[in-house]
Amino acid sequence: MAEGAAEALLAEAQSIAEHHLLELAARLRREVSGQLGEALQYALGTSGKRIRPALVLASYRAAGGQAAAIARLAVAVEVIHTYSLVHDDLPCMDDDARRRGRPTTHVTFDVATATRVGYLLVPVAVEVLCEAADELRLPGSIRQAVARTLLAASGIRGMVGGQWLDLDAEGRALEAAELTAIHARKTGALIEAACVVGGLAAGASPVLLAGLAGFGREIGLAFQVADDVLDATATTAQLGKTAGRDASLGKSTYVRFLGVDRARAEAIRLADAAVRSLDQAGIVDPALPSLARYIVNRQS
Ligand code: GRG
Repeated sequence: MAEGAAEALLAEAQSIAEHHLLELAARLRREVSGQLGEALQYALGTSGKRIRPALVLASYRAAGGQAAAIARLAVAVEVIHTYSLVHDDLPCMDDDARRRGRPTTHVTFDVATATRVGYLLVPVAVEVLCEAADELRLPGSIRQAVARTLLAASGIRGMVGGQWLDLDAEGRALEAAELTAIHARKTGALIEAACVVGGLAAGASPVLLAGLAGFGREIGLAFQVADDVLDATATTAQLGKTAGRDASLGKSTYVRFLGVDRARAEAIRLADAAVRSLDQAGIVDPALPSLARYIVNRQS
């Protein structure tokens, strides 16, 4: 598929996410007043790349799904991602002042408010997931598998566990295998889950699900390797967040291990492995390979 395929999919995911997240923010604003309501609107009202929603859409369609209601499931994944960014930027975590081209939520409001916004978004994501399951008329066993996949990827065996290990490792040199294990959980798990829930919602067979999971696993790591390269090579203006943050926090990164050129090559190797996983499962839809290329070639 042409390079433009990923761009078209991302544009669709951006428009879906922005529409639904604004609607969600307006709904929450009616229930949450004052500064917390404003901060919720601020956190939900940004414009990210929307890679995870795009992966949900592409995986769903690659597995034969056709319903427009998949948009809401894609949004549930993006709400989890949004909470993780708000908390990741807090002083007790990566302590960053910029995100998506503007001050982080705790800088614009305060730490207590940003902490509450993050916590509040977790059950909101689960509610959106339930609404998506209703709209898609998913059978009970599939609903359960979708919820379990997303929540397990967000929890101690996934994103939270990876973040925990990453924070613990600050200032300490890691072995390469340890770094990969951390990133597979911290960043990779949610990306893999985005692919798997898309497949589950389409009623994918175990073979297709394994292909999508393998794709998500490899592309999740490729995403992080590319992120490390960008952190070391791009500017704050390009990234919309503080460039060079990994080095200033003394983090072990793929760039530290491999240098920029070999880290770039590693991201491409992982993207190729991701596409092979699709091939092995007989998934011929070209949108996912196009997204894989975008993930490793992106400039922000
Ligand atoms: C309780 C220990 C504990 C953790 C809470 C905060 C958290 C859970 C986890 C952090 C997960 C995280 C933010 C990982 C980084 C992943 C990453 C590189 C995100 C950037 O994603 P992009 O580039 O961002 O897709 P946009 O802005 O485009 O959406």
